[in-house]
Amino acid sequence: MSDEEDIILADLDDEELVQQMMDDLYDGMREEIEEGVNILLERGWEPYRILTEALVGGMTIVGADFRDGILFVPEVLLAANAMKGGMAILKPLLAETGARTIGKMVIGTVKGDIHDIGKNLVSMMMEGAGFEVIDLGINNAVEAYLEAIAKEQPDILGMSALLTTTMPYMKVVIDTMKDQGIRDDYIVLVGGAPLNEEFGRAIGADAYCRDAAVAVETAKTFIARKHNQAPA
Ligand code: B12
Repeated sequence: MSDEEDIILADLDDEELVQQMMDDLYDGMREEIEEGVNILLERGWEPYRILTEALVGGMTIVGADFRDGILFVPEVLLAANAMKGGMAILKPLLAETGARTIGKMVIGTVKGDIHDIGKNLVSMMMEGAGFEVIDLGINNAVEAYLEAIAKEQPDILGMSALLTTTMPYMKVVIDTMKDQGIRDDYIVLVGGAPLNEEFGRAIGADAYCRDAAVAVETAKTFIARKHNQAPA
């Protein structure tokens, strides 16, 4: 059909391979993405570098073309599926770098929202950094969050939203926690492409994190602060 079939990924140099992986992600080619990830690992690339440069980099291009009406939902779903294939290989490797459990997080995408790639990435990176993560998946109503935090007693509650129509729901969750007098028992972190720091502050979250790496750093900072404040 196209020249694509003739390309041998292993013959490409690193830069060409990453470029090709971005194209393959765009075309939703899961097997090629998995192969590319494995080749980069064999070449000694750090899992985190593969994740950010090849996979997240590729998804950024998909996002721009989706926004501009060049790609549509079915194609984006295929790209997301390819990305998940790559992430599945990297997940155990990222987790390996973590030592003992340094804290516990409950995380989920809010009600009405089914985007989960960013949330999954945050989960993976948090696990990699040594946190225990309870992932509630997508489309979580306030009851689901409350039930999970009551049961799991995490240090951190994380909420994700990718739609401007679903992000206000985070405030519903935080306000309900306030009403029940449990808001300050948890560190609340929020994230997702349409959010910003101001929004995080306005809804009463402890912090907005622009990406998974910032989420890990922020979580560690808050956990350290919590431990310093804890009665001896
Ligand atoms: C992939 C995708 C989809 C896939 C989702 C597949 C999946 N399993 O997730 C599918 C095709 C299903 C989809 C559907 C829709 N989508 Co969509 N989608 C995207 C796209 C292209 C990429 C999102 C993504 O995965 N990014 C990659 C990840 C790694 O980035 P991230 O999610 O931002 O996460 C990072 C940070 O934000 C942060 N983070 C995220 N969550 C959290 C949580 C915590 C606690 C913390 C600390 C940090 C954090 O860390 C992450 C890692 O670094 C975006 C475009 C974009 N620019 O975001 C549109 C986008 C979000 N979608 C959009 C739309 C409109 C829709 C639909 C309504 C389309 C439709 N007409 O049906 C539906 C909505 C369905 C629903 N009810 O949720 C719009 C939203 C516009 C708006 N103003 O709200 C966007 C912005 C595209 C656009 N420009 O038009 N979509």
